[in-house]
Amino acid sequence: MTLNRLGTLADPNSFQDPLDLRNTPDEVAFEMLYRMALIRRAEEQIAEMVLAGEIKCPCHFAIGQEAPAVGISMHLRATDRGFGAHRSHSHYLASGGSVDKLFAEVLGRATGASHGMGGSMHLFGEGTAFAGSVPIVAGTVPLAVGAALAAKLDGSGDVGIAYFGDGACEEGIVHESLNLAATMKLPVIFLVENNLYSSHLDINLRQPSDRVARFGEAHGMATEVVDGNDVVKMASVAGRLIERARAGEGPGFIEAVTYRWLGHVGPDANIDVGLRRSAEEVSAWKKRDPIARLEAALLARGVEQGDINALKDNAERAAKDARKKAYDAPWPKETDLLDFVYASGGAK
Ligand SMILES: Cc1ncc(C[n+]2csc(CCOP(=O)(O)OP(=O)(O)O)c2C)c(N)n1
Repeated sequence: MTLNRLGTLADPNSFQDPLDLRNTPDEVAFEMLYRMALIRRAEEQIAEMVLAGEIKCPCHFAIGQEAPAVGISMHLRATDRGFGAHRSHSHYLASGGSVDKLFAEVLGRATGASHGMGGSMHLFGEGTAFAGSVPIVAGTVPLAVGAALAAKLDGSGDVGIAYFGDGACEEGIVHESLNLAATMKLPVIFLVENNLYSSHLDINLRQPSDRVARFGEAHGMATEVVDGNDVVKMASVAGRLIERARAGEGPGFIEAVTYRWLGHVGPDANIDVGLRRSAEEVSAWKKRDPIARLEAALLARGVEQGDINALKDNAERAAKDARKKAYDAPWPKETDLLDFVYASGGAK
């Protein structure tokens, strides 16, 4: 049997054109550009801080793969529940998580998103659709299914979102979760960011096909494969599947094909670590830059370069200000270690 493969979608030399903005008003395109620029500028600053030895926790960067998180976030509301894994600065920021609290968190400060107790891999976007990051690979998937079951029982119309990677698809819990979600028609979106690598290993050396959408299809759910570096297509596919899910028509599975410019963990590009990730491959993927392609489309539509630059400068300023505030923020007290272990209050 021959399995479907991604084909040109996995080829960095394809899909480099400006995005199609015909159905996207300027203000929506600007919002998407701002959110992607904020993720990139924030991660660039965090990468500098890692290199300077200021940040002690492991940081996994999503530079190059900003579009899936931003596309889907355009359709989320604060009561939805998204769960990201180890590489989740993008999901947190795209959902509207505070950039100040992100910087405080990676520096271990009391004002951080998780009171400085979690670091880069344990973020919580209070008041946003980002319910938390869980760095146990595939751990996000059953949590999002559970949140979706709760939303269904409550009749809230909210959705659960599981962000996970192609590597996570190799964990059994993903398949149990897909089965349960499909059988119970739960309002959950499975968003796989297929960046073609798990740590340092190429998907072609790990799976019989590089196309992980086959798992969604096998469970009979609405499944889409999309250029994950095209924020407009991402938003459109996500919008369609989220609408169905909210209307009680069951789960959706999105395979967003993308690529991380940096290595598995830390600011190094991981060239020649593992198999096949070469300098040529990384530089080819940079031509498929999700930010540059949106910018090119805006320019083609007649938007001024100055307006785009101003927006990107604002994103950079927000990241730099956050960094500065985080340096000045207080450390947690020792007693805080026990304060956030148990939840109080509980269900009404
Ligand atoms: C259950 C479990 N096994 C292994 C690890 C170690 N680990 C952390 S990230 C990672 C690779 C995950 O790859 P993928 O899901 O494709 O996400 P990506 O890093 O590409 O974003 C592994 C094996 C872990 N955190 N949890």
